[in-house]
Amino acid sequence: MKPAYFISDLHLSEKHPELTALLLRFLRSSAAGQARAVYILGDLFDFWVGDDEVSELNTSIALEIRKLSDKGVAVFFVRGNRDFLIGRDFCRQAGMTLLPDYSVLDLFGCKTLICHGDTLCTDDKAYLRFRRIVHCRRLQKLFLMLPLKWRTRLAAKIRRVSKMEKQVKPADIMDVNAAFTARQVRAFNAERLIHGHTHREHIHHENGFTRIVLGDWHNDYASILRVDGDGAVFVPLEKC
Ligand code: LP5
Ligand code: MN
Repeated sequence: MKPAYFISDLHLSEKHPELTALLLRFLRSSAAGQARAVYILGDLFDFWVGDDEVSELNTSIALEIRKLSDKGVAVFFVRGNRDFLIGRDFCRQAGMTLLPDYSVLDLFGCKTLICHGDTLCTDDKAYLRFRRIVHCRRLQKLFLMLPLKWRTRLAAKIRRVSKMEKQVKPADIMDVNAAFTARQVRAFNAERLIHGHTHREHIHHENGFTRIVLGDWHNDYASILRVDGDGAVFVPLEKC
């Protein structure tokens, strides 16, 4: 049976062409081309201010993902905290299926819960407050009506505040809350969880389930998880 691949937290931007190059290598690899599915679990982009922002980066990424889906590989996308405004237009352009915040997949007989991971960090109260506000559909509609320049400026401002706040937040509140996470896994009746966001790449065996944390992509490192009938393993890009 063909494997499925999971990636997240690439944070693509014009400032880091090396990350775009890594993604293109993966999307064009024989591993991706022969996969049953590729799941992108959020934060594909550094930030996203609306599907109407046409840039060389956004267009080329959509085109490359579409090339993969045109080969018959199902590509799925879960929104992250940076790119929660990615909408149906961009997904259509990229040939990706947009998934809700939480989904349960049957992967080779293992019920697997997938999500971006930000909603599992329930000790980060300031973030959850912020999330509730920016996930308000009405506010999003108003935001999307603003000129692109203003939206980009506001997003850059939020990124600056976020970076500053992260420097003073204790590291443990920026990780998943173990009890809440275990409850979510049980609520979805899953045996395994795959998420990103915290950038702490690892395969944990804890509380009666497997929790796989995808890493962020940086310099020449791409965090790629392969799941097949033998289980889940991180694979180097060179082996893809
Ligand atoms: O992303 P990362 O890893 O740096 O930090 C996250 C949390 N931060 C965020 C913010 C994103 O980085 C930026 C999102 C840009 C979106 C652009 C579109 C805006 C659309 C608005 C639509 C209505 O998610 C960070 C977490 C961290 O993960 C770890 O989990 O801690 O959370 C924060 O830092 C949130 C702060 O605690 C609260 C932020 C308040 C922002 C106030 C902005 C004020 C702007 C005023 C402008 C006039
Ligand atoms: Mn994130």
